[in-house]
Amino acid sequence: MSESSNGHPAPVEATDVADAVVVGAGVAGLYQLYRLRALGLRTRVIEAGAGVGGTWYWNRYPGARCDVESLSYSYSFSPELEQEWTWSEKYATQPEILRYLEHVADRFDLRGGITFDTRVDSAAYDERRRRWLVATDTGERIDAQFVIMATGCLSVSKAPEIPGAESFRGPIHHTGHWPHEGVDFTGQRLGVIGTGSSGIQSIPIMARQAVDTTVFQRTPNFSMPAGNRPLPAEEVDAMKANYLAWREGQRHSGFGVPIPEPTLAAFEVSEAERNAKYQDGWDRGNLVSILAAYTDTLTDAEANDTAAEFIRSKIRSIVHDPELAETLSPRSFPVGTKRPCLDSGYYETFNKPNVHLVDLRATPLVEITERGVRTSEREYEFDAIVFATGFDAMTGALTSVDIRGVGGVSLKDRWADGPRTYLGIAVAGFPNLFTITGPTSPSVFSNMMVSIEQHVDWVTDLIAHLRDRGIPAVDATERAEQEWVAHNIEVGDGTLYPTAESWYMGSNVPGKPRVLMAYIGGVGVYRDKCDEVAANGYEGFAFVPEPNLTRA
Ligand code: N01
Repeated sequence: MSESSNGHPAPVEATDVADAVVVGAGVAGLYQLYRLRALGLRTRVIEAGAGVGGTWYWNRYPGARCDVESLSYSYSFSPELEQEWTWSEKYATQPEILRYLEHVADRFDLRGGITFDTRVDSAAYDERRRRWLVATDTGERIDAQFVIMATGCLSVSKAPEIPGAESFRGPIHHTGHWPHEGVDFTGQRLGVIGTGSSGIQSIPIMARQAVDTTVFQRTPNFSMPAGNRPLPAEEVDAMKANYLAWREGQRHSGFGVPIPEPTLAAFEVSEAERNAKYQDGWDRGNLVSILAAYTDTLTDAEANDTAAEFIRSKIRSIVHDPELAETLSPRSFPVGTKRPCLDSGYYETFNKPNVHLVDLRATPLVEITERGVRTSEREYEFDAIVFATGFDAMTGALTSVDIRGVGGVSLKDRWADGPRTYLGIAVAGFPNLFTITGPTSPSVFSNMMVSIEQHVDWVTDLIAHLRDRGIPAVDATERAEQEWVAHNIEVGDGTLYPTAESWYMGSNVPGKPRVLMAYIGGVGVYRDKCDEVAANGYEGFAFVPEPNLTRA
């Protein structure tokens, strides 16, 4: 068996030796491989799918697009890549984003470093050797100094918590792992459960195919028109000429998208002025303009309700039946505190005579039957069912791998009361394990591209720091972790986010601890904090000395 990089023999069970194992070949895994290779590290990327792309590999449901404008949702690390790739629409479709990521994999010759169709089952830290043993479902046992979880925030899908799915005689598809060959609902009676981003994007398209569509809604969501359109060449060229400044703006913004910072509180202006501003945001067709219209939209319930009511008035103006419009109108949470949506004709779809809405608050789901779906009121018959029921977000992909740190402690147990990390990147007691866009970092409260690049760059710099100094391992201190977790909660408590039952709070998965799982302090503020930690010699981390393997 070969030697590990610290010169000591790998354990007998190891089938390979690497400097780093990266789990996942999505946006984060691809860039992490690129950066570690450039450092000269022998890196193995392990990917469960048959191709690259992560989220964009799995989420192939009709209408899947990114809610961040395509000109902002791309890597910034290569000016050549920026110039040679041309986006075709304001909001890129899933196939176009996947083509982009495949292009990146080919252009930077990354595929050879990736093992596809393979899942990481476990990773165990050997304190004595300061190294990890990573086990896969294909029987590999990789001895590695570093493990980097690039597993995504929304990659473990969840089904509705009702029995009977196996008894349904037709197909059931989950938006989060859609058949690659596509699905045609033409002539079928379709039932859709779930009205989050995936449901709201896909329902208008599926309802155009199906002969009859029934949507089961537990919580209505706020959605705004995407205003998608082809990108004219002049707009693309202007961005290509200005990318450098634009990227800098992204990195120092609140959500990873440069927009004018609000200066006024909602009630500092008249109702007419407010509504004109909301109308402007509505017309712009993006997630941020309305939410960032005023300084207190996400911190003050009354201010927030002015924006919420503006959107509800739009729903009433689009949906012809007032009772239906009211059922589609969110009233149980402040706008923005559950992920808002962008749509192309979502509310309009409910004006069609062959599209029906079932309010699960009035008549809850009971079971899936052989013929369809049963609520407390009646049974609905379908030819096909779609679960648009979301994900075990933020922590699901991390705790589903059996990760064991110092003393054999499992990450899942460590996080039994909610995720605890330092900066969302490291976990005390799990040396050399890094989580890209991990819980308590801005992650899902940002343009993921921006946050992913920042984390990958930061982790790569830390690894370079260790290797330059011959330090075998680094571990977040308990104290730094505790302070960061407290800071995350404190910042969150200053906002309306904790008032909602959302996947941001873990509320969508029964039994999951209810904590705000991402950092809402802002992408720029967070970046400064990470940079400060690095500049202060990685303050809050303890450097683990070389092992003495001659000791018994
Ligand atoms: O999932 P969701 P998603 N019985 O969790 C309902 C990103 N994304 O896949 O709200 C009945 O938002 C659930 O009801 P409730 C984006 O960050 C991005 O749509 O929990 N209903 C909800 O309506 C997004 O937020 C993009 O009461 C049940 C729905 O299912 C995230 O992924 C596109 C239920 C789930 O909504 C997740 O979006 C798509 C049950 N037992 C996704 N369980 C873009 O950028 C769940 N529901 C465009």
